[in-house]
Amino acid sequence: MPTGGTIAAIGSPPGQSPRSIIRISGTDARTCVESMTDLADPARGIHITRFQFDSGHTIPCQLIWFDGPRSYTGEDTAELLVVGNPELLERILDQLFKIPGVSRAEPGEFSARAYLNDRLTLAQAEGVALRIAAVGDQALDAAAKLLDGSQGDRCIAWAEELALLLALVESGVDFTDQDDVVPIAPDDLRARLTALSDQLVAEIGNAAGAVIHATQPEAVICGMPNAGKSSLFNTLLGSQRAVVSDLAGTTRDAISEILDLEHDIPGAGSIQLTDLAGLADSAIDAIDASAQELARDRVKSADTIIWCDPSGRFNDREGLATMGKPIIRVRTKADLIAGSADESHSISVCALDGHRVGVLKRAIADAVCDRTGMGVGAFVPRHRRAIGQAITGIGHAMNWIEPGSHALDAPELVASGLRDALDALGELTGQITPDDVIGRVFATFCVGK
Ligand SMILES: Nc1nc2c(ncn2[C@@H]2O[C@H](COP(=O)(O)OP(=O)(O)O)[C@@H](O)[C@H]2O)c(=O)[nH]1
Ligand SMILES: [Mg+2]
Repeated sequence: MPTGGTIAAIGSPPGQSPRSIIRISGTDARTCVESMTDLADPARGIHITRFQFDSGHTIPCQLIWFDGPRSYTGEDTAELLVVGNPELLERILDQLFKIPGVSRAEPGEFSARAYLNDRLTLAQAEGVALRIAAVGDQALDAAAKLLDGSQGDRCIAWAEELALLLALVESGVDFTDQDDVVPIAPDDLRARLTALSDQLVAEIGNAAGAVIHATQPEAVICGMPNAGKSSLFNTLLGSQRAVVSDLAGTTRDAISEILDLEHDIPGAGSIQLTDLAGLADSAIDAIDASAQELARDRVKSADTIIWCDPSGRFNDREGLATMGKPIIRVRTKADLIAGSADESHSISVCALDGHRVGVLKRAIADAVCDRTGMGVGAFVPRHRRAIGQAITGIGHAMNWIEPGSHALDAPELVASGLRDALDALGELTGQITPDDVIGRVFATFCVGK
């Protein structure tokens, strides 16, 4: 991620709006302001001015000036508030980029600069990203924990406990020839590692399993023949994976693909998405009968059910609602609905043009990972991974602790597992901050933040 020069980007959501922000940060921010407005040497605060296009046209503009280092990025920063017309915004940016040294900000680059200039910790920067992407109170709580630093305190407490246990085990390693030296009894060590591991698992919840076993939660697409299931499957994946046809009974197998939700919904990870044969009261032939049987089995073993019905009636002949798992009701073929659809019990989606597919993806992300009562780790992928690795390391260590034994048989293997776990947590406590970690954090930001 380049960090020199001056960067500029639109800092508000895409599309038309009454007001949009263009953010400029860096040593040339002042030059930008002076060359495009009538302000000379702006003082900190809000200025009412006009933006002057090269063509001679001007538009009204409110400009907020921050002298570095008292700004978000720690650099000289200007925020231009102008009418939210995407074309005008791009013209303003084009004109800015003609100034030598000014370039388009990369995703997250403003926050990356804030981090590099010690204005934000890495965890706070993640808190900013999480708050931008937050869906619901749980995610907002998690973002607040990152921003106020309490999450960092918790990570440090876990790492300290691990470091202490590692030190105790290692001191035992140094005295292996002296039988009577037991720095920590194996059962005590086991109990403390179990307690620590339980806390880490609680932090990432279901995701713990995903990290350790590398299996994704599965969502299955089910419904009557011709409901538009395979079309929806293809649209969600963004590829023509399943055969679509208006002949009932076209899908004769369970087709699974990995659906990456992470791109649209930071923190959501990926899931296994499965397209099934349509469920009906009768079967067309023997192959269809066995395809339906397979589909019913897969519905039973799935984590989440995506139930498609173009009629919106959702007549539950298969007893889906009593299976005790999240169900997302999707009213397919929304383009064929006259008037506006009732969205209170279902999401109306058109697979042909992708209408409301983004809403459906969010619903899938919420359903597959019920994060109730979970911590930040459940929401921030980097934390989830690091905590998952720590749990794995502790698990390896515990494999070598024999219950009820007097001494550790293989203290160096216990120590090695604990060291792996500590290294993993070190990523979160800031002891280890390799450049690639920083790059990964800021790559999840949107441009202009
Ligand atoms: N108008 C419209 N037609 C659709 C839509 N989705 C699917 N179809 C059509 O409905 C028929 C059945 O689709 P398919 O995906 O094979 O349904 P499946 O049997 O449930 O897998 C095909 O002719 C599709 O082109 C949609 O959103 N709008
Ligand atoms: Mg199909």
